[in-house]
Amino acid sequence: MIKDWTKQEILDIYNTPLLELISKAAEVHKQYHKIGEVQVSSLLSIKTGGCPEDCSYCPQAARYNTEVKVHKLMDVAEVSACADNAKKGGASRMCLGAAWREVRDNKDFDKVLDMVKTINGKGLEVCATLGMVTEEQAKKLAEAGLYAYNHNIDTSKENYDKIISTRTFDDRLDTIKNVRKAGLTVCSGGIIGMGESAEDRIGMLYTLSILRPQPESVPINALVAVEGTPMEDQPPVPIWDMVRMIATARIVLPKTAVRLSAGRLTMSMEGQALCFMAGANSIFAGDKLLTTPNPKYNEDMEMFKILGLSPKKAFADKTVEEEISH
Ligand code: SAM
Ligand code: DTB
Ligand code: SF4
Repeated sequence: MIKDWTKQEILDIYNTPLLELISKAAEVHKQYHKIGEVQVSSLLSIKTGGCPEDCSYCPQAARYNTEVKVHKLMDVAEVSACADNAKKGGASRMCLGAAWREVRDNKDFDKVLDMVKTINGKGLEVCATLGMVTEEQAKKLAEAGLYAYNHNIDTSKENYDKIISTRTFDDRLDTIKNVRKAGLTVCSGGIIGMGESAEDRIGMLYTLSILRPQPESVPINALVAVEGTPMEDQPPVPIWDMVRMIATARIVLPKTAVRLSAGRLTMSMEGQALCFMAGANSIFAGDKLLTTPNPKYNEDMEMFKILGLSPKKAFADKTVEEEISH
């Protein structure tokens, strides 16, 4: 049984002396996961920029003057070729991202369903992050073979309207519910480094921790401060905050894959090693996230060698029968 954590308990964990915190998180990690096994996802922006939302961290919002070039939805053949490359590179999961407020029932959605079928047919887990979805749309994605849906809550309920005004925290939770009802696995996390307080970080982890079932995957992103966005001048997140956040997530979400997500480019290998020790067991690999750079693939593989990490195989959490039916 997963414990029901209170906000105060989570705050106390977050404020534990750092080495004690890492050690406690590592113990939980050992209990529920294979040490050194890291799930590697590849990210692809299938529709870039021009988004009507006002998420103040995001370079893809149409209203901010950033260098992101708008690109309409990619063709299925192009996406298929990218999936082949990702597979060759050792990724077990491919995550498709679209700069949409929500999914609409139109030709573009049919195209995305085709992409999901095609990539799933190659033996890769497919994940998508397309904005808000209804239960029916989530079901269609599930039928096409989608493995997981990413929909971040980003910050605490209290801080949400300071970051985004074009939708509410409850809109996000509704989509997460729809995704669950469709039988998809849930990937939901957030961002640190947007000027939020420690209480906001804890509030975010609290909301994730009380979901039942808890999300299978929780990405912890360090803000990538992009010129032209309202967050352009935010100071970088101290690595110690990232380690604390990951360790706390590991303790309150014991079975979840905790993803050391955006922001790795400016982290040292030693810093990332501490994150892995503190329970991170998933990353995005590949030279690009959606629109911003990520560490070079070869450098990541060098890091894996040095730290003794190995990429997790696709569908490792599913039963054989389930895998065959895909
Ligand atoms: N439009 C869809 C949505 O918002 O759900 C999907 C794509 S959106 C880019 C996915 C997530 O990327 C956001 O929820 C946010 O957590 C993360 N993200 C976007 N810009 C970021 C940045 N500059 N730094 C860190 N994370 C970022
Ligand atoms: C998530 O939590 N982080 C990824 C993924 N889910 C879609 C996106 C990070 C985006 C960073 C900014 C960019 O490259 O545009
Ligand atoms: Fe649009 Fe998603 Fe960026 Fe918000 S985070 S502006 S919804 S692409």
